[in-house]
Amino acid sequence: MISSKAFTFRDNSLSPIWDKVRNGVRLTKEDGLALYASDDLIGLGRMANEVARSKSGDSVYFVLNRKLEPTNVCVLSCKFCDFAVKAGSKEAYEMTLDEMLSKLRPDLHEVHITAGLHPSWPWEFYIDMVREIKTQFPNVDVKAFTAVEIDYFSKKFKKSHEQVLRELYAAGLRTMPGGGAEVFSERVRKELFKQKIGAKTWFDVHKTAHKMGINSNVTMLYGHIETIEERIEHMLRVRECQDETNGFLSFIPLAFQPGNTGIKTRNDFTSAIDDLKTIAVSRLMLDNVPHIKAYWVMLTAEVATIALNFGADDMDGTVGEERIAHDAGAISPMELAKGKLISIIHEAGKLPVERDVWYNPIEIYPAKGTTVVSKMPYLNSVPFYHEFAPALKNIEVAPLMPSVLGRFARLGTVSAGPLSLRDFMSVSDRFDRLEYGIAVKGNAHSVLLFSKYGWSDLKGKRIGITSESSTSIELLRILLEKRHGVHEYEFVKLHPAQIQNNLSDYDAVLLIGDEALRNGELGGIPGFDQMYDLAGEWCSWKELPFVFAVWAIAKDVPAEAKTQITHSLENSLVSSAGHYAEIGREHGKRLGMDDAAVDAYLQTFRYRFGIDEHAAMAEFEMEWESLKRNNRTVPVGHSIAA
Ligand code: V47
Repeated sequence: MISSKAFTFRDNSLSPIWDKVRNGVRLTKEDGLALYASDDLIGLGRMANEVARSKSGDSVYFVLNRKLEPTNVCVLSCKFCDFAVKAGSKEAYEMTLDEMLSKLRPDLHEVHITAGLHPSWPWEFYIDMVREIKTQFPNVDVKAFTAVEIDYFSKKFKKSHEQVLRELYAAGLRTMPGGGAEVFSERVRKELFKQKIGAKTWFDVHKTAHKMGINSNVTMLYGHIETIEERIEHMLRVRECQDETNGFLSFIPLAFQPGNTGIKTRNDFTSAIDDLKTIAVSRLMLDNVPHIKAYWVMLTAEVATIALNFGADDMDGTVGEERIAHDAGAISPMELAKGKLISIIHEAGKLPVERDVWYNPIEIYPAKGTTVVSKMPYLNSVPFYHEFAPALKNIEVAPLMPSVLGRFARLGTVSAGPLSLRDFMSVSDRFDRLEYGIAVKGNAHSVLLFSKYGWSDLKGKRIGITSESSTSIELLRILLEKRHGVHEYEFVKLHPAQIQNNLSDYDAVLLIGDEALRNGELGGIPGFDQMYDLAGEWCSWKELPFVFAVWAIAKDVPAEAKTQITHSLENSLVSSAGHYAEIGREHGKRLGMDDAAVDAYLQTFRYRFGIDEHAAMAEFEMEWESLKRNNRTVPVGHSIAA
């Protein structure tokens, strides 16, 4: 559910569109055109901001990254591009691998590589580029090569798109940038970049990548000769592809920089009004794309700051050095320091979250005096957040997976949330427990072990485990060792991209939350004949519920904030009772669940704790302590290898 807020608009034509949005009804092309046609900029911003908040809370993401443009030599001559030159030109440059490596630092989390289509570089050079960066900077994820480059490699080196991507994947590539999309319009393509790939090839490449577990972004170059209708059609094509693959991480509207391109635009640069409208309309039209990026390089930092209240929830990153936009006259600086990004996000009244390429939070930087509350992004937690809106301005909400919440609770940067039981045990001296949480008596459907073997045959086997929750991992250990007498096994952490694709190497895999639910609803994972519901196993063994999460608030949170958080939780639980299908509808749809399935699923959980849950927590602690005495537990926050 996006929001129950009914807004009053200056432009009445926005009201029916907002009704659609908050009821989870998809916007049409006509709605998109009406949004652009409206002069009610503030109304647009409020709607888009509300949608962004429903997805990312108050978080605005950034990444410590570096742009690498290894060469500007390009076989194409696109009219809108001031960056590319021909081989032999006096502006031409070509970096060596050492030069590229010298531009990176170990604290970076992303290197974004795009280059001209070089006429003579060999295939091995591209593979070496990715492999060497990954070898020398293991923390740096390589986001490399647009669909245009992948298609060029495919033709030049006579390999299919899939083969090109497989070889790059083997070298370490895991994500792709969204460049080269321009505007998905044949009219514009013929006029501005007729030698470049069109929409069909662009989507073919991205779909192939998504199916292999390579996530990507998608851009839209606007503010040149395209019409508003073409912009909306572009968004609709992105939405359609995302319905099919769910592989896009973010949508990035790129404001055209006219430079010396000779392309006639109405003004030198797009207007701030157009930029903000485009961000807001993207957020509203692209209901299935998780993030909208305010790319400060092309928007300027000033406009990007405002865009954070118009639906954008990502600032890209530090960038370092950028040539494509700057060669075309961009007036932004080449680099933004991390401190500057953080202060821009604070200025926008949002919560800065440093991320990796998959939007996993690495660190959060709340403004002084802010209380950060975690939002569990799983369907089973929806009842807590349905009406969760503390009136205090300095309470901010961040969606965090259980294990990330645990880490931030230990660091002291997050002060409240439904802590995984195991994590709560490790901070119980600094946090007070509330009488709310997530417990179940019977099957939970969202903590599942998919196995090729029965329990007792798991001896000596390799078990892939989610890194999302420490409690589920400990529960699996307890069941293996204490219930089934299996003491030798190997736990291997699963990478998120692997979960969608590549599980065949494991004898069993532990999934939790939405990922477990999705695979369970599909009837299991092919090749894994057994599906064990760990909560169900615990309950039939102990005749007690299983407690996954416990709401807790740090002892140092001011009393007023504590009261507001508790009241807000209570309000949410009271108002969601009896309306589970409605409040979980949108989330359920993403998991392929209808109203009845969502209702039945949410009915399984106990959100208020009583004697049974207290006994269950004590029992889990006792079992865990006894495993600990045998020295077989995983220290919280450490990687796992049994
Ligand atoms: O595809 C070229 C655009 C793109 C100009 O995926 C221009 O995270 C404005 O794709 N004015 C490359 N834009 C940049 C890009 C990108 C940027 C940031 C983040 C990500 C991501 C991707 O730049 C090209 C083209 O559409 N471009 N010339 C110009 N004169």
